[in-house]
Amino acid sequence: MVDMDMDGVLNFEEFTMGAMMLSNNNAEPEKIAAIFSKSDTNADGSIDYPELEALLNMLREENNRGREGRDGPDGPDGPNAQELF
Ligand SMILES: [Ca+2]
Ligand SMILES: [Ca+2]
Repeated sequence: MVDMDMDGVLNFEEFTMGAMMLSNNNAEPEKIAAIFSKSDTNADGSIDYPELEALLNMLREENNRGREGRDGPDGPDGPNAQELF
């Protein structure tokens, strides 16, 4: 979906696009850059599927904090890594 050139990973431009989409254009560029470098755990300059999934899980956990009875990997909340690829 966000993987424009279909190479199976998200480069910074693609990641930025996805982050803007997910945040309804509210994401700050500096914040996106920070998240990108943090998520790129093998530092190859792109976000691959496991890295994106780890990031989304992290975001989901943050969203679920303070809420009861709605956790679990198949919860209705949050974006799915598969939707982005
Ligand atoms: Ca790509
Ligand atoms: Ca990477």
